[in-house]
Amino acid sequence: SCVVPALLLLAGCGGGSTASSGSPAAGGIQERTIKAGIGLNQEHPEGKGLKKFAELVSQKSGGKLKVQPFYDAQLGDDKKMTEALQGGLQEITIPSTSPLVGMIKEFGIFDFPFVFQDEKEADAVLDGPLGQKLLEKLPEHNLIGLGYWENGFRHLTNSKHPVRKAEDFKGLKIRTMQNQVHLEAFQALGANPTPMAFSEVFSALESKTVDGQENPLATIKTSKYDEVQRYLSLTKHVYTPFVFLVSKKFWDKLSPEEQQILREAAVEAGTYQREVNREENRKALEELKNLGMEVNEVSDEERANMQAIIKPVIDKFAKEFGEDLVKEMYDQVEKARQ
Ligand code: KDG
Repeated sequence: SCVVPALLLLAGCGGGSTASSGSPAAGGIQERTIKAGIGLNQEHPEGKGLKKFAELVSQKSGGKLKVQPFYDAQLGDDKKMTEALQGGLQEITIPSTSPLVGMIKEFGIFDFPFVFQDEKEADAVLDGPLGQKLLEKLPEHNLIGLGYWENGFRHLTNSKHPVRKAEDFKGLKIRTMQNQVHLEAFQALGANPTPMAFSEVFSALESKTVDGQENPLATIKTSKYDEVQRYLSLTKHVYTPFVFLVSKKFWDKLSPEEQQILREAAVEAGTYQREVNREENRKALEELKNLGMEVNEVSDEERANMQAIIKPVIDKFAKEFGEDLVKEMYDQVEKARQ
């Protein structure tokens, strides 16, 4: 076995010991099966990231820690899986921050539309002190946050007409995430939003229970929404992070070595996931056009107009989530933009 002070772990446990039996790298590591569930499918960059995470954990633990991935909401939707983590019934999930806002209201600042202009700005805020501060709110909810992955910039699809300006939202029945900011922002635009778990979206679009939905291009592509939606409007109205969650009940049972392995693997797989996500979001636009979707741009002027219409909603939620926190976010975006 291999017992070393935490600092030495960074350099690799067992580097100097020649006499130990078994794999030195497996010191302090037990055989464990770790259930990790997500809402998206295997083809989606989140699915690819989860697969990478499982490989890294296996490598780093000498095969002792086995991550068993469940895709496509097989274990339930984001909210249900997060609750299963809190109860110690599931070990890992990687939800959008948005459906967690009922539980951890401060995450709602990431639901404010038109905050980030590009992924670089989002990375700066999420990987910086503000992102960290929000992760530190998780333990009191029986969750551990190991960092942020990327869902990305969301765009609108619908079956009725192209959306080029704010008035085009009028009367559109749009599925939103289960999130109060999204709900009220779409109401302010005159749409008729219906909050719904992700796992129900395809059939709601197919049966025309709703006219449209909004998600990043890689999701629109991998979830085959092109089969049930004609118009794709490049609204880029909000950026959604994924947050990498571990059950605290499970985490507290792990040795420091095991915790370190999961921490490192979540960060390394996250770097990979963000790269794949950006690449696939870029490619998806051409692919969706080729699949027959009618794509329209939305001008900066129109996006600014939408932002102005939504402003009272944002001001209200800024008070609720903490004006200091919101200011900190805008300050960090400003810094990243320079
Ligand atoms: O695994 C994450 C998905 O379940 C979900 O969060 C995707 O952005 C999403 C949505 O629209 O619900």
